[in-house]
Amino acid sequence: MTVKSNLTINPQRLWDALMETAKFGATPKGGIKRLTVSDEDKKVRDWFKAQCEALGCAVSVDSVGNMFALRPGRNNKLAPIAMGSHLDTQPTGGKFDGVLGVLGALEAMRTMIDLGYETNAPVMIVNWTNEEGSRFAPAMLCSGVYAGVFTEDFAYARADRDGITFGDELKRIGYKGKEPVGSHKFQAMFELHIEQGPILEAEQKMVGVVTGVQGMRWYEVTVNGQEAHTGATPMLLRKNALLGAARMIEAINQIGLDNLPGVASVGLIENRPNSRNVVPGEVFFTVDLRHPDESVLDKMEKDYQAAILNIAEALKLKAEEKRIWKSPAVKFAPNLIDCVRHGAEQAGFSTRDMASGAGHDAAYIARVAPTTMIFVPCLGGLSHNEEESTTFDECAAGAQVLLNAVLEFDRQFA
Ligand code: HGY
Ligand code: MN
Ligand code: MN
Repeated sequence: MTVKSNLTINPQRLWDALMETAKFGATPKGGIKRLTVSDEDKKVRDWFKAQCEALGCAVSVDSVGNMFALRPGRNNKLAPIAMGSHLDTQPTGGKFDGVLGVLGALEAMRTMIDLGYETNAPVMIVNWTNEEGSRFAPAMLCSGVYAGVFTEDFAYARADRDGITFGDELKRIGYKGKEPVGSHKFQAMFELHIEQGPILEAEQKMVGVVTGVQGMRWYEVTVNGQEAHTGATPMLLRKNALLGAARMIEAINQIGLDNLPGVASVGLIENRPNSRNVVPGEVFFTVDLRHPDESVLDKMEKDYQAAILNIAEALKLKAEEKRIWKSPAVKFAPNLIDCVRHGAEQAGFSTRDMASGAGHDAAYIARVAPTTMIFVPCLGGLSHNEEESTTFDECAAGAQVLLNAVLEFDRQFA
């Protein structure tokens, strides 16, 4: 039975909040660089805390920086219903990845308060620390600590490519909270997010009813050869680490093409000594393999490892590789998926069921609480790009469906 929800979010207020927070880490090309636990991240966290406290929410921070803004309900013996996502971005991120989910939740909260709507269960907004995993790998680090996938110490020890640790930076920006991580229990989490892919736009659907997240694995590869003079070293006597890396990257790309709809990518590479007249002696690069089916991912992993060794052998190089992250494919909670579907119907939006290609905090939270996601389109499916673009109406649609879904889920406690 679907009850018409007459609570309507304020689209302009949501849009203004998105544009205001886009200033924290704004880049000249119109994107955002707000790396986790950076000064820019501190600014947006301070802003978010102030906004939630102004609404009368109690804001707390746990030991890995996850932020929780709680609004009581009629029956506070019930565990809260959470709406969460992340405020950190990629180095060349856009204005909507992650932040739409946190600010969409803030708008839903504002709407309930404006209209004096009291929920049965308490409601909570969550900002998960370091979803991106760009500066400190792996991704979804602190929703992972919350879900028991990683320990606090593992998280604190993660170092960026300059050797700075996550724990030191978290302390430096003042967000290493007192609350033990995992102490904030909730009974469900809804995450609003842009799709970051082209399907909704191509099919002209407004809302993605997300059924789960594909499996993801990250690796680190170091290729060693021998530094030598580019002028005096004959081609056949070289041990060129960069040539080896180039062939490995081509082979990894082919593994993606051979296992569609899987994907295989190399995103970070360091070439040493990176001098124009030295044959490179060492190359470090990262590998990202993803597929909805774990058994295919196992095969992609074996194929990639074989390619690395065969290419190294052929070029008289040494290659070491290690898996640093494995996030298995996840299915979301059917009853929450239904709340999203009904929430979209209430608001009159077209929908389509889909799995997520990108990773999200919801993938880990689904291990400890019923969880699901809501997608809205982004222009050309582009994300992790400063040109990421989602329209005023699409942002509003996402926040409206988030509110409707939460209220539908809450009605069971009336
Ligand atoms: O890697 C991901 O899929 C996410 O954007 N962190
Ligand atoms: Mn994201
Ligand atoms: Mn992202």
